Amino acid sequence: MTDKKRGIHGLYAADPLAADETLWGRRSNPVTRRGFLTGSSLVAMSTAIGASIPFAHLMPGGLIPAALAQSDEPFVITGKDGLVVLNDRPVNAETPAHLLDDRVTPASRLFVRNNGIPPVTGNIDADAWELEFGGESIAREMKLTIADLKKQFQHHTYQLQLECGGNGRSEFVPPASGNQWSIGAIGCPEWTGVRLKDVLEFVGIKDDAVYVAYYGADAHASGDPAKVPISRGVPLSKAIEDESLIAWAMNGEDLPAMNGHPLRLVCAGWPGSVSGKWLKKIVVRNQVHDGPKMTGSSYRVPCKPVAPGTTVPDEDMCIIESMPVKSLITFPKSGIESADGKALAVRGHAWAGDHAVSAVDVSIDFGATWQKATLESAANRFAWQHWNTTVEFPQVGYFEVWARATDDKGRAQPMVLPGWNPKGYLNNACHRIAVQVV
Ligand SMILES: Nc1nc2c(c(=O)[nH]1)N[C@H]1C(S)=C(S)[C@@H](COP(=O)(O)O)O[C@H]1N2
Ligand SMILES: [Mo]
Repeated sequence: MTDKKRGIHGLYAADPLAADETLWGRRSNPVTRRGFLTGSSLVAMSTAIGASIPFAHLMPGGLIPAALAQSDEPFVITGKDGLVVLNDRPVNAETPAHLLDDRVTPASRLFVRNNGIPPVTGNIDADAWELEFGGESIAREMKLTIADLKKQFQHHTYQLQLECGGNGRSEFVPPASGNQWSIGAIGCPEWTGVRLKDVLEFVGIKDDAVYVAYYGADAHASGDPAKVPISRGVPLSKAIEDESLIAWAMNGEDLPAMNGHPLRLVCAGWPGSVSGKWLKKIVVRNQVHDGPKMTGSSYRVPCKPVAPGTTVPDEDMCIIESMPVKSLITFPKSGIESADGKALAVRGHAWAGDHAVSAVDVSIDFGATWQKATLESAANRFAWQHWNTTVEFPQVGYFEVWARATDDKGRAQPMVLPGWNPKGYLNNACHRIAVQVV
């Protein structure tokens, strides 16, 4: 528990010990979670924050102020700018919310999630890179080079969201093993490539085809050449969406090495793990694909809700499909000071997997009241939607801005953690930032 990292949006210290040790224990004036509920420790909490908390009476017991719950120290990796490295073997890095402010995510700010050891593709002749087609439901086994793909099929460019299924994992209690993503395993760059469906139509698939999966050129972390780190896929219906791409470019340039250069799949709106990087082979299957990280509890959640900490048998775990509705506040940066009496502009993005976002609401009083933000429509299906609004604070003190998106089925982000699951997937709790009005 003591090594559990607290994420940026970390709403609750569900484990008092964790809160004490990771947040308050370092401070000269430690406050216990239980103590948050009493008046005297509200004073202590205000002291730690450095301001009074005008809406303290609305603040849920046990809430760790966002001003203290975050950690976004920059760390440099080649080609990336300001990402926070969670793991360096293999490299996994996420983007702090305020660095995701661009409408189209720059390559330098797209998170990196590696399950194995990436291939070295910097100096290769990308046009000669071969993509192989196989699987029991492929009509003809064949290989196409990137040059063939570029020559034979129509090119398409879409802005597509990519979010790791484990984004937000750091908040779950009891904790789930894996990279402790806070909120930054999401991005929405523009991708260019050919439609997977056009290529599958050319190669030919059999009538019994139900699933389309990938193999990449990365090596298993053990170094065993017989093993692959990850091989996942999607049902045929998802594979043949117009926006499911075999892509060679991001924002008009070659893919960054860490994001799959020279070729990758992008099947947006589903866990990022279906979007295979360093794409070497596509298999068309007559059954649900059974490659590494498709089975067991990988990228699966309990088919029915379970109590936190439950051991769930594999047969009761269901494959994650569309990601849930979610939003980010990308401006201002959490922790800013705002002048008393001055309206504060707030903005960000919202997305909802296979669905559209229908509303974004913002609260400055810990969710007691909400105001509607202006919401733009998406550049295309599966692109995140931009929202913005202005908030006015009634007096000086410590405030939090919370954002809550609702999808076109009326499903809103929860203000508390959503259903616990053994691997810590799909945390779409509201994002929040700290603001000191002075
Ligand atoms: N070959 C390969 N493809 C992969 C992975 C991987 O480790 N190897 N990771 C997957 C996971 S879990 C995610 S979330 C996305 C991350 O894409 P990114 O690193 O470009 O952000 O790639 C997916 N594709
Ligand atoms: Mo992922």
